[in-house]
Amino acid sequence: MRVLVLGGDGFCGWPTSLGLSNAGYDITIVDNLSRRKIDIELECESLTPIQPISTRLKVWKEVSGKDIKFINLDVARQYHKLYTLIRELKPEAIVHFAEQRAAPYSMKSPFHKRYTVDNNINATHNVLCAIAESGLDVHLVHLGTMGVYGYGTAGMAIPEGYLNVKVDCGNGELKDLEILYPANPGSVYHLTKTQDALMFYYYNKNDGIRITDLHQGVVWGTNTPETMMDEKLINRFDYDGDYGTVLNRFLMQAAIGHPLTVHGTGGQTRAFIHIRDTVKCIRIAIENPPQKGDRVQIFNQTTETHTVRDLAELVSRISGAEIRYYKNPRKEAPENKLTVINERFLRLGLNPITLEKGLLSEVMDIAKKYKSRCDKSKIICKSIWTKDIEVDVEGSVTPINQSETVHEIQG
Ligand code: NAD
Ligand code: USQ
Repeated sequence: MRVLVLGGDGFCGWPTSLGLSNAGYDITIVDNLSRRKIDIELECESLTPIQPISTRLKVWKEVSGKDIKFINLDVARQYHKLYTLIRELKPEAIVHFAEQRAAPYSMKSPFHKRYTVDNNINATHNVLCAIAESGLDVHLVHLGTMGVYGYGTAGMAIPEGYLNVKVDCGNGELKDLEILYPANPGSVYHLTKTQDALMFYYYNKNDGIRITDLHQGVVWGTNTPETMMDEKLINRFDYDGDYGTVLNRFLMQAAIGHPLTVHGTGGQTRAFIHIRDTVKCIRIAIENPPQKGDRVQIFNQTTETHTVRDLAELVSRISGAEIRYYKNPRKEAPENKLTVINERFLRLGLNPITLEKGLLSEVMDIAKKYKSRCDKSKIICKSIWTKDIEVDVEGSVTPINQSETVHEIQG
């Protein structure tokens, strides 16, 4: 089966491409290497020494005997090249990772807000438009985010994309409706993902494109069985204040003896998934495509939820690291409850990797191995959501008085 992986040089895309290639899929990666250019802009590299894409592909061929093709193409800007590629390759599935994915990066300045919107929305629209134009029956698998829902509910678990509601027709009659779960983005990056969802709805309705949208939680971990086959295949590990995600950051901070950087009270509950489960979920999604005529299939791609505070306490318990509380650079609820339905992947055979399963120390070991590559000045999050928020580089060692700030998000 031919699969085109857009954004296949990135943190999720690279191990997914290797995992699918190893399983016998014929993989072509498209990437404009913009993430590597952002490393140069931010003057901060992956903690792990990632190799140039040509070396990655050469080593993969040596260790697996399998070819992965690579095309350097900007999905957001080079529409005709993308369209021609789809027409010629005739992929059965396209996996779309090719977006700017960091919320803090998307909030740094008007330039970064506009870049994120231009890149992400044009990329998604170009893919949809090219599939429709090609006349081919391609299954599009997109990486969305849990953040499209916001992180609070009226008290129920977040469903997989669609919500059953009753509407008052005005004459006392109540009608049942099924709607897309109301979007509630928390950053310009998350805003682009909510726009993607509307584009999927439209192109599915108008052109009959078969689409699976995976609403993924925060990814942790770094290696997969394939990226461990040779050190030159190693996956990226972002630790900086813009691209590093919370659990990997805490594990890396513990490994280098930096205090764990909890924002606010740490009462923010988020959904999590290990990178190995990301790879498994994408394969499951490809192997269980929607039928022609089906609406957009939405899966919550997440395996557990935790508060940031609980994660900090867990990492501190296993490592002895100090926990430090920083003024939150983001505009987000200081405390929230989050329960998520993830039955669809479980029903299709996913056996989740949870925090208990011992992979925390594996991540810390990787961080220890490459700690000489860490630039400590890049650790603190300096991207603020609005001008009235101050950057806090010192933090406080005592937990913020939670009773003053706790409130639950309503509806
Ligand atoms: P990443 O930045 O490591 O990878 C994205 C890749 O896409 C990069 O290699 C980049 O160069 C490429 N790219 C970006 N814009 C492009 C364009 N216009 N044309 C061609 N290539 C382009 O990000 P990631 O962590 O691998 O995330 C992949 C996807 O998964 C994103 O869409 C993200 O929103 C989603 N996601 C990630 C996480 C996470 O925790 N990492 C969680 C939920 C969802
Ligand atoms: N946080 C800290 N300390 C830190 C870093 C983060 O307390 O040092 C807090 C943040 O304030 C936030 C939470 O941890 O409340 C999560 O932050 P994050 O940077 O780990 O994740 P987020 O910005 O939500 O984005 C990541 C990915 C994004 C993906 C999203 C999934 O970068 O691509 O879409 O996770 S989700 O959060 O479920 O929407």
